[in-house]
Amino acid sequence: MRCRKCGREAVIHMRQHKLALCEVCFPTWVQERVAETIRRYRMFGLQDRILVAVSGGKDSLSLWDVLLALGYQADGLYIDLGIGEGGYSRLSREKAEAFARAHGAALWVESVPERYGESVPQVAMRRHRRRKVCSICGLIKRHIMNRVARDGGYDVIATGHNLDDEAAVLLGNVLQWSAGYLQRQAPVLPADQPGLARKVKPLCTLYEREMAAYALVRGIDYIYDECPYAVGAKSLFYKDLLNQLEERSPGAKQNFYTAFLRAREQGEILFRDEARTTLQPCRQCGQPTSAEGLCAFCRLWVGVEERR
Ligand code: Q46
Ligand code: ZN
Repeated sequence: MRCRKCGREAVIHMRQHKLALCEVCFPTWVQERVAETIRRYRMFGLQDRILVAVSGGKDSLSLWDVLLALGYQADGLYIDLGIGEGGYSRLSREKAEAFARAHGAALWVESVPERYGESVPQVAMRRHRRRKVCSICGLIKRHIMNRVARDGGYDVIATGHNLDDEAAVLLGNVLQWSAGYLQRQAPVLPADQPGLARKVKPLCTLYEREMAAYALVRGIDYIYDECPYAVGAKSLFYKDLLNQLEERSPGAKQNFYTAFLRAREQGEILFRDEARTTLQPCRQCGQPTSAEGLCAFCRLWVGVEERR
């Protein structure tokens, strides 16, 4: 197959776009598509300071690469969760650090075990048993991202969620008719509380397969393994279902997600105005919380210090 733009041999055929591109035209196409998403959803401008949450995986490292190539001021944040005897966290940290070195980019590294005395699986085990690891992990990551964004003076946090991630979350939310989650699922989450950073997902119009191809073509070295706690996750099952749909009808996945965003924008889906809970700063860390006194994050660590 030949590249539609220049006629060289194509490295990828995207059936949903009826488009085949070569190794030179494809990365440029991805970068233009991301630039278009950033403009379309008014995510940030060239004067803004962006903190990219990097996990060492293909999506977040590729996002960082695209933002740097587009001339944005983008620093990375790697959060070491202390996961995996097989070295998942160690390996993914090495990938993030190697990328930063190779691109002369700044990388913040925050280690949960070093700073708080326990790894994410340890704190989850102590508090809730293993099945809660991912929700505790999410809470910890959100807290650290907000703290680093606030202390480092960043305007926005960018995450590497791709279209497959967003479509899988959407499918989960629709299957449950989780109105609250549907309402909040968007490419941009505004900083609507003091102390919370604005969050954006510039890869939300690109397929996972396209991001894997981008990483490959750009020579980005990333960690192939999934986090061991992702195994058996419902989101992976939903991704699989959507891929089966995509197989039969190319573009179905993209249509499912973008039609949702469009319908909401055009007022075809209406959500009740949420009664906004007033948040107050946590007594210990200062991040907004609905709890009296300590926020959920700070409560996780109560007693750990003394035991150490
Ligand atoms: S890193 Fe954390 Fe994920 Fe691993 S423990 Fe679960 S939430 S699966 S994105
Ligand atoms: Zn707190």
